[in-house]
This record gives sequence, structure tokens and C-alpha cells, in this order.
Amino acid sequence: MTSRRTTHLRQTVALAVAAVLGATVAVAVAPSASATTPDGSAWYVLVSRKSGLALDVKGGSTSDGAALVQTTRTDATSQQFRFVSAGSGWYELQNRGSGKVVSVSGGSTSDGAAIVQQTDASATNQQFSLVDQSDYVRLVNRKSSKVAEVADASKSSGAAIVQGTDAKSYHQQWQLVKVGSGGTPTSTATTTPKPTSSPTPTSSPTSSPTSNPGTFPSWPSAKGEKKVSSTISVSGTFDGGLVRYYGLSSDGQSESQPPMFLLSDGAVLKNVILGSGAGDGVHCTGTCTLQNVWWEDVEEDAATLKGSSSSQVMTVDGGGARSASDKVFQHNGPGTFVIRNFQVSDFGKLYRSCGNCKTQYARSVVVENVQVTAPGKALVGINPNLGDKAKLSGLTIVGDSSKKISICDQYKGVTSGEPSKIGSGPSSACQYDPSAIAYR
Ligand code: DGU
Ligand code: CA
Ligand code: CA
Repeated sequence: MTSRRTTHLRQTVALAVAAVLGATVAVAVAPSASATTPDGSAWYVLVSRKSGLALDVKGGSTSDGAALVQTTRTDATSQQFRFVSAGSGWYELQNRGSGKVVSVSGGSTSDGAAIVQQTDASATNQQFSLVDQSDYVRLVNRKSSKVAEVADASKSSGAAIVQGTDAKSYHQQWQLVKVGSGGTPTSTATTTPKPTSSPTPTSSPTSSPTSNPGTFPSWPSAKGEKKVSSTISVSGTFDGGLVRYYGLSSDGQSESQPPMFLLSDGAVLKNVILGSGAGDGVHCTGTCTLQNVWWEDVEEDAATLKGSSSSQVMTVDGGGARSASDKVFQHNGPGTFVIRNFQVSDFGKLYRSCGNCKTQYARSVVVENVQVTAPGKALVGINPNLGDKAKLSGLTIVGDSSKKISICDQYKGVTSGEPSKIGSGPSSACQYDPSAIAYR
């Protein structure tokens, strides 16, 4: 019944076929994401991975057009849904309180369109597939191919549910918690909230940093999880074995959050997944290397180069970051920041040389072989008035056909107040070739 078994079976069959044919070529592995088959006789509460809040019909309404929102989980019938098969892996989500089904308002195919409840019309804007992502699913709409997400990645009760471009972000992922079985829509609240039959994670191929330009590994599945209760100091090499570190601080853009990892001069952090509650991410106090490090849900920012030596270099090689409401990499000290063989999606700025730190420096950034997936605002922001330089090459940008993501923004850096933006595009400070960027 589960996808893992299905995948297993498929692989077993493929291996058997290969063996029979005496094939020596590599056997193709199933795609890393696969679909979940829900229990059609059960009622589920859908809990947002980002906020921990439950999918709900606003005000418990039973009317057509009522908005879907997230609220504190109570297991009320307005928070319960069942999956009614529409064939070929498509499902309607029927609300237990109203009997209506989850629909993209007006059959829109645009980002940001509201998700509401409507009378079942067997329309494609009312059908979703359930795509696995390590114990959570993304709900992909049949008509728009967009996914159901919490608007603005909000963690507040009452925030709207809309559709957005799939970036595999936490605010696009839902845990399916079975709360009851059988019956037609009724107002009886039900039993144990234990996620006994939440979807089984699909094991995806684990990945290592690539030095092969233009090819990027898929996101790794965690090999285990560790809740972090205070900053982990690293000198020398720390190999996380692809365990997910999570739960230190999730205070949005608050600047006073601790880092999960504090790296001393010369430290190497490798094979680490930072999950939700990553606080201020990784801090480097001198030269450091981050190899195959993945940020699943960037909090205030992903990593910062602090320190005071103009010869220090921070190198991020391999890995990826997603779901950054503002910055991914922050450069506050002097020196050079290198980002290579990296993937980023759903972000504000990939790199920013501090615009208003009390002590300012000339800083350099090198970005090479990076895959960028929309939505995002800008790749790098630098202060040429302070001597900053950026060099970018090997950029692939996905899902931004109208070229809205800025490549290199220039600011007038200051030591107090807000920096002003003075321009954008290639220059002697922002070195890159716009015609060499691959858009796809
Ligand atoms: O002085 O105001 O947001 O390191 C500091 C700046 C601000 C930084 C930055 C960071 O740019 O605090 O996360
Ligand atoms: Ca920060
Ligand atoms: Ca910041």
C-alpha cells in the first residue's frame, strides 16, 4: 500500500528483468518523489510542516467559496478531510464539516490564487495528487500544477491557504494525521491524534557535492534526527552523516537567535541537514568550509561569515537551501565568500554583503555552478562604495522566464541607518555575463 513498498517492488522487478537480460548497464532508479496512496475510508487532519497548524475551513463555514486557512489543531470536523479518489492518482479532499471539496478558486493557474471549498463538480481544479516528501506530502493541483501552501509561509493562526509554485518548502508540506475512519461527513470529533498511518517516506538517493557543472543531486533524505538545545561548537571537522539537526530556534527574522553551528577558524562542517528551527544557521569566525550542507527551512539566515581577517575564506561547496524569507548567506566580516555547486529555491537573497554593519569592510563573493529556482528576489547584493566585488558564473535559473530574479544588486553600504540601492546588473563590481545564464 505504501509508496516505499511500491518503489521497492518496482526496483526489484527492474533488477530481476536486468538480471534475466544479463544487462550490464545501470538500472534506472525511480524518481525521488513518488505519490502517496491515502486510506480512502479515513479522515485526516493536515498539519503544516512549517507552522504546526492544521488546515481548516475559515470559521467552520459550510458555504461555497469559504476560504481555507490554518488554525490551531483541535480535530474539529472543519479540520478533517478525506481523500476521495478521482482515478489515476488524483484525489478530491472532502471536508467532514461541510461535505464540500477543496478547490483552487476560479480554476486559477496563477501563484497566490486562494484555495477554498466548493461543491464537488468533478473539476480538475478540485483534484490533487499527493507527492511524498519524507513523512509529509505536497498537494499538487491537477489543473494548475501548483501546490497548496500557507500564504507568505506564515506561522500565524488564520493565515490563508493559497496555491504556489512547488519549491518543496516547508510551508508547502503537510503531515497527514489520521483521526478517524468510516462514515459520512458528521460532526463527531474523534480519537487519538497519533500519526499511525502518515505517509511513508520515500527514500531518495543520497547525494554528494558535484563538481560536474550543471548537474545537481536531489535533496537528501535524513539518516536520523537530532533536536538541538544549544549551539554546537566545531573546530576541526564535523561530519553529520546526513542527520537532520533541528529545533533550536524558530523566531523568524529576529536577529538575536543563536546559530546551530559555530565554526572556529579552519573548521569543516560536512554532510549536515539543518531542519526547522535552525535559528541563525551556521556562523564562521574565520576560514571555514561547509560541504554538502542542506538547509530545509532557513530561519533568520542560513550562514554568516564573521571574523576579522581580510584573508579569510568561507567556502560553501555542494548542498542547498530553501524557504528563506530573506537572506541565505550573510557576509559581515571581511574576506571572501565562495558559493559553488549549490542549489537554492524559494528565497530572498542568496548572498548579501552587510549593508549597515557597524564595522564595514571590502568583501568579495564568488558564485559558481549554482542552480536557482524561483521564487527569489536577488542572487547577490554588494556595496561597491566599500570595495566589494562579485564574480558569478555557471548560473542556471529555473522557473523565472520573465527574469524577475535580480542577479547582482549594488548598494551604498553604510555603518548606520539603511543602505540605499544604487543599481543592478553587470558592472566592474558585479562581474558576470548575462548571456551565459541558462534560463529553463
Ligand atoms: O549590523 O544590521 O541581518 O547578520 C547588522 C545589520 C544586519 C545583520 C544581518 C545579520 O544586516 O544583523 O543577520
Ligand atoms: Ca543572521
Ligand atoms: Ca539577517
